[in-house]
Amino acid sequence: MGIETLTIEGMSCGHCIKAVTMALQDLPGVTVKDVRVGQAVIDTESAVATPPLIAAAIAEAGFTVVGSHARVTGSHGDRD
Ligand SMILES: [Cu+2]
Repeated sequence: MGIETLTIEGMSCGHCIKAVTMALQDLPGVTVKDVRVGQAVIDTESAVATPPLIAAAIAEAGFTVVGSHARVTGSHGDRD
């Protein structure tokens, strides 16, 4: 589980943001943190929300995941 930033192609406006947000919200194990044009920040439970599953949901909404970066959350940084 952790924060992940997805780079998404094909987004251009608020409707795209809403579509991506809804697609991600529907996924089990995904908490949507922030969605803007071209990127989405999500908190994932990696056992449930696998990258292919996330990419497929985005694709179904009409967009393409072109990259993702895992990030360690805030305060206790003993792992990377
Ligand atoms: Cu749009």
